[in-house]
Amino acid sequence: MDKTNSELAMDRENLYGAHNYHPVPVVIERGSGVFVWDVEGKRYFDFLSAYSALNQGHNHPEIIRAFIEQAKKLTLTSRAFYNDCLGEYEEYITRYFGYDKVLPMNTGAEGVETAIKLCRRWAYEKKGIRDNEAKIIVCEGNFHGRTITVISASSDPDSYGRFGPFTPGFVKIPYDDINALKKALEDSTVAGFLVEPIQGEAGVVIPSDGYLRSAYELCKEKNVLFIADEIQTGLARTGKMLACDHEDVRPDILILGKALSGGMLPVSAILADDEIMLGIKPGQHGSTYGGNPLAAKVAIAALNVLKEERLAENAERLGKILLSGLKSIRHEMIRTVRGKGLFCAMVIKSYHGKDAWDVCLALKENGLLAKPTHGDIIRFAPPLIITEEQLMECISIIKKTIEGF
Ligand code: IF1
Repeated sequence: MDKTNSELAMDRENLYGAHNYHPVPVVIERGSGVFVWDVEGKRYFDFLSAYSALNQGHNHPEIIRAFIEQAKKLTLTSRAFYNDCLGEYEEYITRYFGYDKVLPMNTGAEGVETAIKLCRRWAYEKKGIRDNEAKIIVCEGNFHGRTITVISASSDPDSYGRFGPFTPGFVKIPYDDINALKKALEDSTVAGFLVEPIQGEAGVVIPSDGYLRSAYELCKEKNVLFIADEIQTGLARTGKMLACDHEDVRPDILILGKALSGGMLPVSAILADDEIMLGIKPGQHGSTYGGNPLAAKVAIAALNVLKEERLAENAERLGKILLSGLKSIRHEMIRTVRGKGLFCAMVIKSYHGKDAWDVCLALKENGLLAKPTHGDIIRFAPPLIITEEQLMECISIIKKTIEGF
């Protein structure tokens, strides 16, 4: 029998592309808002949102407009020269989040690398730690990206196994364990604490109420920088602009990525005040594409949409509906459900040999795309522009699908 266009596309990727992913078998051709269409023309709700890069939805008209307008004018200068967009963006984003300065990069992992460099530089020049001795505390179960230094901070053998030797200078402690943090902070060579306010890849692991606040205060007591990786939790996903806002924590270094471009191109940003940011001098850090005019205009538009469309409020309100909808599904397969804002997860118990992967395949058949993580957790994270009516339809798709097992 002839192969479908989807099958042909998957075969081709499999033949010519590295095998560093195991995608859900759907070949997407087009997207708009909360929807994507596959090459056969079937429509799906996107409940992954490219891991929260698409908080504003696919092809948001305002972001597309900014993109196209700027693309026609000027896309890249490198930082060897000034461009007429970067300053506007820098002013916009620093005021938006209330920091003295921003350092623009591209991917999330680069953002994390940059934060680590800023923290180490601050340790040597401001805190007075001896050169090459600064340590950064990280949490078990973290996901901060794929570069060698970032995986050196990982506790997941899939991420770091057989990629050594690793970058030294990380201390790993359990997540959501304030006593472990207190103990680790006794070491006077500790310069920073790098944390995801909610662990995304670990399966939407939400720490206890007050954890971030207490962690921040302990860091302050010890003159240690609190570094928040809000690449996935930030930009309205959890019901506030930043997940740290839930506990009134203002990170010393804030890392943003993903939805900062609303899915258009890789744009990350590191925000900090002068005392930290001015540690890096000309020639000591950068990136060819970082701060390019296209990214600058797109990021302004992407941030503007979050505010204009009150997407944090929407995530807060609809997140409650999604969570209670998921909780109302009764089935032996569901071990537990958790979430904050529109960042939810369902933990699946295998049932007659069927697991989270099979649930995702069945969801796909029923018109909703989600991806399992760690074999047993399904994340539900639709674009934040979803309407209540659409969300109700999605909850019923999820309910029907799980009840079909
Ligand atoms: C992949 C996971 C999510 C992140 C946080 C930094 C980065 C990420 C908190 C790095 C990236 C992505 C990467 C993506 C899958 C995805 C992911 F399952 F792998 F962990 F979202 F949950 N900090 N997360 O979540 O950003 O360099 O990729 O721009 O395929 O690896 P990046």
